[in-house]
Amino acid sequence: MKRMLSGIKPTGQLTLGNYIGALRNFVKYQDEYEMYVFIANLHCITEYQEPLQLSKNLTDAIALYLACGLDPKKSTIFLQTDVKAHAELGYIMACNTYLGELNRMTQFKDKTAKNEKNLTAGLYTYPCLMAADILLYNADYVPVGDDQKQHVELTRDIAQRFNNKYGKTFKVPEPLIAKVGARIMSLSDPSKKMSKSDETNKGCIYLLDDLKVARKKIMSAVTDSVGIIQLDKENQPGLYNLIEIASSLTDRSMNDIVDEFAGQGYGKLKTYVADVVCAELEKIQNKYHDIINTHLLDEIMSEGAKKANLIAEQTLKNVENKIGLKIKY
Ligand code: ATP
Ligand code: LTN
Repeated sequence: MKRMLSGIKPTGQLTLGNYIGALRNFVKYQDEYEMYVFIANLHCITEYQEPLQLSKNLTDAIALYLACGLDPKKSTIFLQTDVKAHAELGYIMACNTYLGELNRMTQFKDKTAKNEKNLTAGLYTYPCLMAADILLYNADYVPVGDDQKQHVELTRDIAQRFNNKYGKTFKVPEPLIAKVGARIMSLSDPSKKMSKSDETNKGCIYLLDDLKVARKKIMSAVTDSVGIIQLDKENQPGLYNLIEIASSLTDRSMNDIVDEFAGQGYGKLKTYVADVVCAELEKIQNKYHDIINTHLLDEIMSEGAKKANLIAEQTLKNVENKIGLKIKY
């Protein structure tokens, strides 16, 4: 069975973008692949997080993983800091990554371009830790949204270089990006990715949003003045995004949805999208409330950490040997 690994960094509440671009796919893949899914808590602290809030977000994220359908009997679910090998291999990866490579990472470039103050060294070397996350588990595939493709490609470069230098050590993983829903856009500004860090809060639907609030965000989503329901991503990006959201959640093709609503007003289509989204959120939220106050989370996480450690420690030992870090008695 091929192995898959992915992580989510819950710096805020998980969003509909995370669900469509990542989580929902993990659930689909867990029947066909050996699935490892972790909460990337070390990645969260590349920027300051209020400690109590961070801890709550981590708990919420685990409960949401389960509520979205990840099954601990099929998938290994764990917290990054429960597997100490991530931090050590992350450092080793940083020693095998060139500054030029990190300087090219668009996520980092975007942040520096915005002139944000107090950017940390952790944010800069974040792709090295991400490479370690993946390579520790000899993953074949890494299912991610479009924005993470560049990081997985860097992981491949680092792995290949390491293998050439020290002999075959790592499996070189491939990114797996869904055809529909890999980049859900903000509802208030369809030129930007729907993001947890949305300042206005209007463009982003959170998985735990009150259903009325979620509906309102969709009904007031920015569209265009063309007034025709069709697929024109360039000139009608807001409309395209709404159709893509509905298509991802229903498994109907985007064309099929266009055919149903062609010739009608945007309001009808928005109502349909809101119905689809709210039905999905309601299912997730009901399960989330059943799970959040149980001891289930502790058990699942400690079981997951045990399984993950078994593989990760073996890889790390192999790497330490290859590099010559071990003393031979
Ligand atoms: P931020 O929202 O602050 O930019 P993020 O949501 O990209 O952060 P993660 O939570 O770690 O960061 O992302 C988890 C997964 O969700 C990644 O695979 C990412 O590509 C995917 N993802 C995030 N936002 C979207 C989106 N708008 N559309 C599709 N996939 C997304
Ligand atoms: N960088 C990713 C989260 C992440 C990840 C990973 C995804 C951290 N480590 C390993 C896949 C595999 C993000 O910001 N979305």
